[in-house]
Amino acid sequence: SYDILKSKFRGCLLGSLLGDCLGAPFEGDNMTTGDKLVIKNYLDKLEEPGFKCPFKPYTDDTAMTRSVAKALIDKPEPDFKFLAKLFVKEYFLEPNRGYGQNVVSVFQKLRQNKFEDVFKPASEQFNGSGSLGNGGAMRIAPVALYYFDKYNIMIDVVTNATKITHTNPLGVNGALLQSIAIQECLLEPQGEKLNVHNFVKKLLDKMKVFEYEDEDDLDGVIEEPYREKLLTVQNLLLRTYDQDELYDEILETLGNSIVALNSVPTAVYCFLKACAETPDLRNIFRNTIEYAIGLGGDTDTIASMAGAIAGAYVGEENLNVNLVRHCEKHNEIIEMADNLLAARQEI
Ligand code: 8NA
Ligand code: MG
Ligand code: MG
Ligand code: MG
Repeated sequence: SYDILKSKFRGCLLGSLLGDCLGAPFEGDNMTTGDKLVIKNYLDKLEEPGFKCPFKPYTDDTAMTRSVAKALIDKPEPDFKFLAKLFVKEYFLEPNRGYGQNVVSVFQKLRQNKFEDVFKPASEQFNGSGSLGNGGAMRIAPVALYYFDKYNIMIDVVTNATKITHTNPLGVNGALLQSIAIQECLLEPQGEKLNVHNFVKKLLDKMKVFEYEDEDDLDGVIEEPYREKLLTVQNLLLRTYDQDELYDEILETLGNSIVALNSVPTAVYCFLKACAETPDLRNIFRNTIEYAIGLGGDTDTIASMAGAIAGAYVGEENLNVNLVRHCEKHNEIIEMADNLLAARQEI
């Protein structure tokens, strides 16, 4: 129904904001067992009703997500030139949000070429191989929401929205995996315990198409890096570990870096681990971002992606209001989620 969708749209975009704002202070850190306790205490403190502190600023992840949402709200048909212009305008207004270096040089080229071909600058990066960073995936949530019941269009729009900055198949497929995970969560009923193994199976099935199409080398070996990561997710969910051992295993197999392949499956895993451990929707959201931040590395982006997935599953009412209140522009994000839902009624 409309009310459930509204809650899930808000939960998803707020989840993305919270992961970014709350994860950003730890970006690039290597975490010890002690640090994980620090993160738990930090989140507990922020959840206290009366606790006061300066707001937690968002970074490039949210800046770009906001542009993606705005493009969908303002233009009835997908308009990638308009989206590229929004990215560039936003970057030059606030360049200090922690953008990746490749992205900055793509923005400079786009502006120099007056947006003549919005996919060309990105395709020329890294000697023509294109960026495989997680910057496409980190901003894709609004597309997954807007087209959640139009799968083929979603895939097409995700691909093109990503290619404005990230043309490497690993960058694009990371955005596709993230959007598919969000879309699945939107379709999932809220009340029932998530079957995490069925969830991974659905992702495995859907990713097959993209990785197979990308296979163009002649060694006869079909490389399916995202599907391999998802099989690892499946194994990690089945095995019981000592906490420290598990942590090392996650970092070794899934990763925590700015590379999409080493962060999008990690975000999916954080969400599924939280779901496997408890049916309590409030704990699922909180634990998802706590796990993501606790891994260290690209904490803002992994927590943002994991938060978007978890938020789309649990809905706004299962995000702690005090965590929300500490994040920059949370009211604008709620309004954006509502406008996105309203805009899609017209397509
Ligand atoms: P991006 O496209 O600039 O990629 C990020 C970096 O990944 C690049 O600057 C390169 O160093 C490297 N890279 C990407 N593709 C290739 C390639 N084909 N060959 C060699 N190196 C490559 O940025 P993005 O939009 O993907 O963003 C990724 C992350 O950067 C996000 O976490 C975002 O928040 C930002 N960021 C990361 C850090 C950090 O150190 N963890 C700090 C600030 C900002
Ligand atoms: Mg960031
Ligand atoms: Mg091969
Ligand atoms: Mg980041």
